[in-house]
Amino acid sequence: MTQQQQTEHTHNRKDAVFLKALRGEAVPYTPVWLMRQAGRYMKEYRDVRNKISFHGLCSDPDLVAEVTVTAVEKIRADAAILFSDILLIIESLGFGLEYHEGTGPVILGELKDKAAVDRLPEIEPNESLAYVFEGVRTTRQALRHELPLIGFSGAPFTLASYILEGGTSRSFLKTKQFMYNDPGAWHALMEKIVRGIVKYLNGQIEAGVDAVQLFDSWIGCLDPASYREFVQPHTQAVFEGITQGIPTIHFGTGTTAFLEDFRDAGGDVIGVDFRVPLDEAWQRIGHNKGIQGNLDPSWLFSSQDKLLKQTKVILDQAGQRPGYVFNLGHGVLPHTPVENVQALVEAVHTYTKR
Ligand code: 1CP
Repeated sequence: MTQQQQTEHTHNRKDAVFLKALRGEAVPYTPVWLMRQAGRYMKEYRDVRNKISFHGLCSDPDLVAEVTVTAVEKIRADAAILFSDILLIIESLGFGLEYHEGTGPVILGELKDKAAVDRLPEIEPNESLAYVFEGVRTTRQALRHELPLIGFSGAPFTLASYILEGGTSRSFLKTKQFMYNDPGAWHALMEKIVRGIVKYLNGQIEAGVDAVQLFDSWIGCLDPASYREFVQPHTQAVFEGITQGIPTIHFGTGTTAFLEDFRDAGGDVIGVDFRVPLDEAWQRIGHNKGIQGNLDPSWLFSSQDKLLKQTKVILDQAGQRPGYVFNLGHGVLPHTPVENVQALVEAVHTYTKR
């Protein structure tokens, strides 16, 4: 037996603490990973980015693997997340995508009505996103055998909002106008996106990811009734389409006003932001489901004393119940001191050791 086979023999990845937590099983300590754990706060990442554009990086399987593995090893998280971006799939619908330094992403193209939605091509990830699947395979090979790899996609609403706004937005007015004024066109757009997301996530699963997370980052801009009418059935269709047996995480921010509806849309584990106390959120979600979260990423800019004190508040709220994954309430911010991220991960492990 080679050493690699030996490790594969003794460590079944299915028994990884992170995957156990996603399945609601007992764990020896609370697993932790951080959204955007690979990114600009890390010197190794900035060094790679100095040599290649963000888009170029996402399209290069070897660099994707390098950035993914470096981040998880450097902060000693319990899972790696594929280095990629939720917006890449938008190109498959025929829109232009540009990343501008400082101002954020720009999506080029217009969508006026139902006829325009019908003219959009079907998303065929095997053709347009084959480089992501290759990135999964290369990363899986580069990653320590026992470390789980998370695949992901943007959720239908968040992706539709980027398309309709043409980028980042504060009011989401264009999205809401489209949704409220032309519901037929809205639902047709969502259905087309859903079909693409399902194929995209199942392709990532086939290529080797161990769990998937759906990011509905901007869903909190909606009122609860609009969430139920215009979004929930579509998100539900995504979860229903995902290959059985792979654990799923459903993350959103600003979901406090409709957390029960958000939960009902699907996901084995619900990711919550920092605007709701974790214990209160879990009560509402129900302890028969898992939860992930929810430290405000801004705490990482405090002294380690304050950071760890706030972390313990959240860990105490989770109370060693099964089905908990520690994470931030949203992604790691640029300029975050990396030594605080490392201290945070270590503290979660030590403090929760059973
Ligand atoms: O290097 C750079 O200048 C690019 C910055 C960057 C990075 C590091 C972007 C552009 N995307 C990413 C990586 C990324 N994006 C990951 C990598 C894996 C990891 O977590 O380590 C993931 C999971 C995402 C997902 C993503 N992209 C989301 C959902 C998560 C979230 O933070 O809510 C969203 C909303 C995006 C859009 C996006 N891509 C990039 C930026 C700067 C943005 C946000 C822009 C905005 O404010 O709308």
